[in-house]
Amino acid sequence: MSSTTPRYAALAGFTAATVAIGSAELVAVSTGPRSAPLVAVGGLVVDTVPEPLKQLGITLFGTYDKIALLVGTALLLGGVAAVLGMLAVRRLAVGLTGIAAFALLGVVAALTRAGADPADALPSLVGGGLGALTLWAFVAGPLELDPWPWSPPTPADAAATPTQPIPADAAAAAPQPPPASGARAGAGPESRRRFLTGVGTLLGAATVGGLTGRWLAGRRGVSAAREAVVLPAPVSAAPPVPPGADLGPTPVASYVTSNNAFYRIDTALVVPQVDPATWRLRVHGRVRNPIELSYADLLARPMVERYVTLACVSNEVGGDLIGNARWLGVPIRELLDEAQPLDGADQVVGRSVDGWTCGTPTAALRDGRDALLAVGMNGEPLPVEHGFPVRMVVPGLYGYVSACKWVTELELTSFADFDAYWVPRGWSEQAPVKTQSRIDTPRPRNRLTAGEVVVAGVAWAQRRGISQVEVRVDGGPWQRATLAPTVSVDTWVQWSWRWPATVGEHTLQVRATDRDGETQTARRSPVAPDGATGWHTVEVTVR
Ligand SMILES: Nc1nc2c(c(=O)[nH]1)N[C@H]1C(S)=C(S)[C@@H](COP(=O)(O)O)O[C@H]1N2
Ligand SMILES: [Mo]
Repeated sequence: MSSTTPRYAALAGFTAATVAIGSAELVAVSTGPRSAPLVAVGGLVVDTVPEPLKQLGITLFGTYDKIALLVGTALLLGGVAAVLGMLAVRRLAVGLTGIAAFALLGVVAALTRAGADPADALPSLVGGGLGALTLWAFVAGPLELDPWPWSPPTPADAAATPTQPIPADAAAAAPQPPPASGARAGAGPESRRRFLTGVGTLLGAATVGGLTGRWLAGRRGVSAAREAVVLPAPVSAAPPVPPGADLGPTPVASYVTSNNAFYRIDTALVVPQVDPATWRLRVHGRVRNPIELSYADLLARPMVERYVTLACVSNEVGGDLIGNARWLGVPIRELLDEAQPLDGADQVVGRSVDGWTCGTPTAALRDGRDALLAVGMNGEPLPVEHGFPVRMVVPGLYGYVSACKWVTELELTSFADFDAYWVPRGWSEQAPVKTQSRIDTPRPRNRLTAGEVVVAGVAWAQRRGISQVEVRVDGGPWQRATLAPTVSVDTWVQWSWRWPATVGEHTLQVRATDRDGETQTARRSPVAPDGATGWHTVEVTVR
């Protein structure tokens, strides 16, 4: 058996898979990126993997977890396809069945996504068909390696190949039979050339096709529609940021987080592209008076603008899944007042176009806080990845229970009747933001010089506000930090403290107290199920 043969078989399988994925991406230009098999299956994985595994992925890859998932899926698929190619050379039916199984997985994944329609099956069906055709062409069709030396002997081969050893003298005497066309000695050079040309051409075409598909799908996005949006002026402007809210040259997270620097967390493998021209918001469920709004209707309403600090429940102590922006939007309270929730409707479910849901206490949306149906972020239409055209922003609640991006429904229901996306996955139904503080400077393991060192960072307790921040060194007495001015209780505040640093290894710790007089607990608890607790601790060396 030629040693290159298994490699050729693997190459045939890999090429078939590449043709399948590439052609599926092209078809998905018309059916939408979420119907492409890699993305659809990836989405199914995101929604169904056990929570610890997902946390591991986030720990390993951070905000690159989605790219890691797609690349990982592609690598795994490539490997499996290579094995399928080797099996197909022995039995074509096994290879074809494998491809059919993958296509079926793609179809099921695409059809079970929220808002799927039957056409979403097309990319996987077309990809599966062309992938199967490719495999057949290499194994038994026009591009066949002639012959596959390890394929089972055909009856003709059996007749040509003696099964009994030929007596030595007879063999020596008899002239060797010329190799028949089905000889098992190895593929002829011409057949190899044809095979490899086929591989090269198909791999190239599928890659170019797939990338073109992605690129075309990207151009079908809504960035042009977003750029055309003209936001109305607010009837109630955000209070100006007081001078000194930013501590100046101190390396602390800036008071207002730019849209580019704002953290992004969501379950969407491809960012939903929602056309504002067709967007609708339904306020429905347990209400006396259901309402439906277009984007133009929403923009025509009186808008307010507020600074609100948004935090993710998955933010570790000292982490950076938090940001502060100036949001422009319509108070959700006003829409609820018009819809008139019925008694017992204690939960408002925000539903995204991609089916993701969050459950917000109705009371939190009506108690007078600036809960917004936001259209603007820092003076611009919402960035697409931050929820364009419309999202929810609710001060004082973690994002997963309040900050629905690409929102298209507010459904009044009860907590008893409906669990939003993260609740069955082990996260709390109720999730008010916990009082927290973070040291931004010095950085962990910084090497400092003895003398005065500025210790500074941010602290937050949305809705309650921060009354005091304290720092201690090596477990010594707590020292009061200076608080910078802030806009409101709904945003973070910067703090600083001048440390007379002495030579040696030191441990810095911070804790905040909210305006209700509650001091941040020392008890360390993990992010699940309702937000991390504990004091941010930074170790430094002073020389
Ligand atoms: N549609 C949708 N909205 C969502 C999410 C999501 O997965 N899908 N994640 C939520 C979570 S967990 C957080 S912390 C915030 C983050 O908002 P950002 O990405 O704009 O910072 O969005 C919330 N809104
Ligand atoms: Mo989050």
